Amino acid sequence: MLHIQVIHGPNLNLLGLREPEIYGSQTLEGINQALQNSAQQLGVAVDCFQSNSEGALVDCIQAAWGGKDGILINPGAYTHTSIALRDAIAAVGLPTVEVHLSNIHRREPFRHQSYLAPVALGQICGFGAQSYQLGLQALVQYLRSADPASSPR
Ligand code: CA2
Repeated sequence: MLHIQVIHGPNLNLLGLREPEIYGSQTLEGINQALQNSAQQLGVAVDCFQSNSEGALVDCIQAAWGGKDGILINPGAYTHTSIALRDAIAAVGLPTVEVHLSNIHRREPFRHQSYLAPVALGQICGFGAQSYQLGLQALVQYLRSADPASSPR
C-alpha cells in the first residue's frame, strides 16, 4: 500500500478559527479527516503533520525518506522563504505535490514565488480545502503510474 506524508506549515493550525474570508471555515482537523476518508477510498495510507517550526518540518521531510512514497505539502509562508524546505525535498527525492488553499498568484507579489515549486511534481492552489484533495489524487495517480505494482487493481 502507498504511504503519503501530509505536511502543513506555519499557522495552518488556525484554520477555521481566524480569517475565514481568506482561508475558509474548515478546520485543519476537518481537512485531515477528509484526507483520511479519501485515502481510504483510494486504498492508500496518509499520515498528517503540522508544525509552526521550520526545523520540525525539515525533520518530518527527512523522516519520510525510506518509509513514505510521496509528500503532500502546504508549506504556508515558508513557501516563499525556505531554502531549507526546498533542500530537504530535493535531498529525499520523494515525489512531492505542493498545495495552497488560496491562489498565491493572485495575491501580494511576495507570495508569487515558491522556493519549493521547482523541486515539486506540481502545484495546486486556489481551491480552498479542495486543493488538498486534488493534490492527493494527483500524487496517488502519479505514484501508481510510476509503479504499476503499487496499484490495488
Ligand atoms: O494559501 C495557502 O495555503 C498559503 O500556504 C497559506 C499561508 C500563506 O502564507 C501562503 O502564502 C499561502 C498562510 C497560512 C495561514 O493560515 C491561517 C489560517 C487561519 C488564520 C490565519 C492564518
